[in-house]
Amino acid sequence: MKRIGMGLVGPGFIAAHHLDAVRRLGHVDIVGIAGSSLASTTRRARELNAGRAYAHYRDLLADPAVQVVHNTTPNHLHREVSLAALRAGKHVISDKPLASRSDDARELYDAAREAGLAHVVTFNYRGYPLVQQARTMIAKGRIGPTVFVHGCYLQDWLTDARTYSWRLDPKRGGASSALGDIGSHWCDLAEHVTGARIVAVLADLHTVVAEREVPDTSAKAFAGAAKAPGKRQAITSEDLASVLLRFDNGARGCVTVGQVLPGHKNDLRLEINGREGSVGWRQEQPNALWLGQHAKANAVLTRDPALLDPSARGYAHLPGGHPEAWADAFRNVIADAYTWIRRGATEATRPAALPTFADGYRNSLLVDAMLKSHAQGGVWQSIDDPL
Ligand code: SOE
Repeated sequence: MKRIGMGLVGPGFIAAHHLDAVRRLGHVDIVGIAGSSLASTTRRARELNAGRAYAHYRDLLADPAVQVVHNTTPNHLHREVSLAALRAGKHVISDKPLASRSDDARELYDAAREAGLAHVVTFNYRGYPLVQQARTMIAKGRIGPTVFVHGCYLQDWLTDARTYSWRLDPKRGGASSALGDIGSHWCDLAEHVTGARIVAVLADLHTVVAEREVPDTSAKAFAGAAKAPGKRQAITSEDLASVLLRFDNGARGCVTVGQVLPGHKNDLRLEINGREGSVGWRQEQPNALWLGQHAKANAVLTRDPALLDPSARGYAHLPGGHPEAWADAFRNVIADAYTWIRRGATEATRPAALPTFADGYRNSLLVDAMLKSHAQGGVWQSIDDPL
């Protein structure tokens, strides 16, 4: 198999997992990485065994050995780096959210389509085998028409007022914090699994920790509270939000998102109730799919390739009883991205589970609508789907 060269821009928390995922594919070369300064990038390239350290991301883009760019920069740099990569003729795998503003997300989507290059957004929770199983079951009518889609995405890594992240700074994280960072994942998953689209939202946002100590450097996600006291700063972006949802198939829904909720580490839960049955999945126990029934006993489907629908089986790599988790699901999405690249990155050759810039753009419209709903005091907002 012909090898593909990749480069990564933005070597923070998630970068190691991108590199791990491409290493596991076995047919991708890690050419190098670019970060904020040559000194820190050189250190990080050594730590991650990630090839060359480039002084600037533009040098990485100019390297003909790099065919695919993984954009893992903070949100405010997503647009600039992804656009430059597309213009340099590189396929792009971007972290979510695709961009801080929906206009920028649209620009990126248009640029990628025009360039005929692969454009992927890491809505990585799609990569779990039991998520794909739930999606197939719903598409095959196993739970009947969907009536209710609900769940949450709860974390606690921002609980301590001495923890600060660029995600809380509207200039770097975007207008929303928790909704853009993790609510975006939940909405993508809900739409992907149900095959239905969210067409209206009513949101209530809240900032629980309204003042934080801001250290000199922003902490990586999950890094914990700062050791030294920092400057006190008012926080305006939401760390807690609840949203009512309406779907285009008539289903109703609700989701709560929060990042200051003690005990919840990365607790994404999604339950879908149909007229003839229910399915429920929880990210922290990803090897079990709850199957709810009205007139017979509920059941739990364990992740075992032999028990899965063929459409989901390829996402499970180990026999039942050998748990697979976050890194495996992440790798599945990256594997689909490279499959798409090898197949010429056309609409017809895209793996069905792969999240693209179209999904990233749609998602940014949803987050915008939630912010607007809250700003208007809790008024329903429709999402017009321009794609
Ligand atoms: C921090 O909230 C974070 O790392 C998100 O940015 C990721 O997208 C999510 O998958 C895990 O939590």
